[in-house]
Amino acid sequence: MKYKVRVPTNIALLKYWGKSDEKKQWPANDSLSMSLDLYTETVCSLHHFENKEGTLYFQSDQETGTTPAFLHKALEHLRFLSNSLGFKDSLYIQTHNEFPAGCGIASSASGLGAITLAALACWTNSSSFEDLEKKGFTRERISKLARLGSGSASRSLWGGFVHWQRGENPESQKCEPLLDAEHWNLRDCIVILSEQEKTISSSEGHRYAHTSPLFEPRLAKIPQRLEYLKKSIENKQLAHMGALIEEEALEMHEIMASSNPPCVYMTASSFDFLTFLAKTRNETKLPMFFTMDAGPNVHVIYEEKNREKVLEILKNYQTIDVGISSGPVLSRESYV
Ligand code: 2P0
Repeated sequence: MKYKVRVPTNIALLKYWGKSDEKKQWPANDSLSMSLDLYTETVCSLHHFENKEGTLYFQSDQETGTTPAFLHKALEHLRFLSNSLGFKDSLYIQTHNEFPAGCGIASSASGLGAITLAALACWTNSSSFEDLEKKGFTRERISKLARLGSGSASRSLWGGFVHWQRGENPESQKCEPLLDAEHWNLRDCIVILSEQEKTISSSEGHRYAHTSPLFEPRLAKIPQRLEYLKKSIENKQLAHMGALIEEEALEMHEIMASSNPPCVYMTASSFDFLTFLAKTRNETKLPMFFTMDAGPNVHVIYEEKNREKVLEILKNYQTIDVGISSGPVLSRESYV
């Protein structure tokens, strides 16, 4: 049997940047994301080789953005899952991103989420989330396990809007779906300004965040920003949400740039594009707002009804335009 999963990437509207406990993957603050219609597909089966019990066989599609750094992280995570959960069967795993290599879209959220889900489905012989739950793996538990591979992966276990709650201690943190994909016809047009891999990984960047003088003041602002953001999503107030996510993205990049050592992910092209977007928005009055990841590319968030107009405005850029994902899917198939 083979177990096939598709897990969405997500874009944070309220950012996870900085950890209180790296080993336990305890973030310094809550974050809130939107799952995107862009997936990693992972296929997993049991691999029977004599005298190789416990070994993991891993194959990835080099053409779709799986970097050596990702492979290392994925293998380490699989070994951790196998050792901590006591699953001894060897696995054969094939994974690929359904987005092109070097397109500037981080693969760690969908990639680590997909590997976690596929491995658990395979080890427990589960063909659905219901099956997994019967075997003790609720979606919440799978999300927690995915988090130990990569923090942002924990949010990719659901579609729509997802809130990662920091909690009072590392053990009480959890992800919770807020509203599903159908709630609001938002879209994300990702503007690819650079295809270069970043020189400082996100995991490293998280480590330096607290050295920024802007870090503590930001933490104090998070609870209120989170409440406002949740309300703007619930009430589908794009202008309100837009102001919050732009402030949030710029603040994260200011913290990155003012940490020691500095992590400068924005480039001159990012600034040029943000200037272009502000000017065009001013002229056209079209509600479209930006957010950014740990990289130079820009996500333009807008409502489906304005799709044609927004795409016309962005036609001179390389873009990937996607809607909101309904969440991961899982299936079991026979090899023959
Ligand atoms: C986020 N990012 O909330 C933020 C915004 C990037 C910018 O989570 O060390 O790859 O694996 O937990 O999840 C990227 O960090 O870091 C990230 P690890 P991760 O989406």
